[in-house]
Amino acid sequence: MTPKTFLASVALAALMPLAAAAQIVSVDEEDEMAPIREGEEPLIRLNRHDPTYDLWKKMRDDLQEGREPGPINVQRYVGGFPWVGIPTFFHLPVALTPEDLKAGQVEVAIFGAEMYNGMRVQSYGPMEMRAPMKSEIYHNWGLHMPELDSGLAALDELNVVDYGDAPVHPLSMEASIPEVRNFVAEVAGVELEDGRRTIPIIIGGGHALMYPDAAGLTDIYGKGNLQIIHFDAHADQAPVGFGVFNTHGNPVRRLIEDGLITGNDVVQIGLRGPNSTDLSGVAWNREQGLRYHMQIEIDRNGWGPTLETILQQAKANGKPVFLSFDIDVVDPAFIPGTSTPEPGGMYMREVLPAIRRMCHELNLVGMEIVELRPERDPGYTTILNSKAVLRQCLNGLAMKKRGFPDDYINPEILDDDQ
Ligand SMILES: [Mn+2]
Repeated sequence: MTPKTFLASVALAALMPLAAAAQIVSVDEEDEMAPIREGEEPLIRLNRHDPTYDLWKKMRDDLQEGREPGPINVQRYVGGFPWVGIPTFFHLPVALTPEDLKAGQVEVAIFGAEMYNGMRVQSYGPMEMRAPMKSEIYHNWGLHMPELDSGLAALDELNVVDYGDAPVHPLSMEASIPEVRNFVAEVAGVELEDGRRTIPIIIGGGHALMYPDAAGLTDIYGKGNLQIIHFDAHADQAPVGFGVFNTHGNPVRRLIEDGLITGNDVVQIGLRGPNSTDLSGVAWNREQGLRYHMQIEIDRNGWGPTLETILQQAKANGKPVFLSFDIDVVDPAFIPGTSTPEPGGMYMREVLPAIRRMCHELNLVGMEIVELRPERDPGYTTILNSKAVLRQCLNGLAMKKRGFPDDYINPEILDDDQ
């Protein structure tokens, strides 16, 4: 480090507390932040004169310089093993701009968005999902092994990229929300030659993400024209608390109260535990017309029939589907690395076929996998199982592309008394 850059970094570090203090003390109207959309309330005051004000979201101006638009393969060799090469999601090629997505006819763009506030720390969830260690079976690259259930290698069937990370403010979740919403809309706004659009898959990050993720999709598909399948141990529709509107505990309520999503278009799966909701929350669900399958009801009726009901109702509904997968729906035996683990949850054996079928049989337009907190999990099963969820969705999308019939299982692997 040269003395000059050293001084610059010291100056930057020294500015950070000032920037934070400016948010609290400033009453200058010039510092008011614009609303996300016209007619909506501004979320927070920020000091626009701070020299670090927009570093976190300012795009490099040479992103496209010296190259044709399209995905960039950052690996040197045709194929390799997990411990070789540059880590991206599944060692996938990288894309940086919507022009790259369009030029590569990219069907799925996976990106990180690690929003956090006081109760959700920076967890390295997206970075750990890129890292091959301890979940290396998913990271052979160049030669992808087909899944047994479909007979397909999804990464050979689909154009999938690592789209980097959404812009996230290091100090203010409120400042991140409009940026993430715009980022999701930008990806979902890419129209492909066959008339479909790129599917964003967002890796979090706390569940506060659900608000900008779903809102960004409604910016493309229309307000009230999205259905949400929400896997979670918690209902995430708490009334606002401590004066904060945007938390990991209330995105469902915000989306409905803001008129972006209709209550009838939400189904919640796997709710349980004392932290989920109380009876007044259940009453709110009923008033809003939400459907919900608490874990206790799933246990009584069986997961098979419950899944069939969910799939049938989603098909009857017909609106594009956003799949919100909070990893704490899974039992902490399999996924301990999450912020609010609740014992008595779903098994991976139940989750994986459900995700595959939803991504195969429904009109999926977006997905999020949230509440990753792998540093709480020295055994790495959290990342292994979260990757398995992501893989099964890609598997389902590949089956959809091939036009496989609903509930398909590769006949070559079935005994069927033959
Ligand atoms: Mn949640």
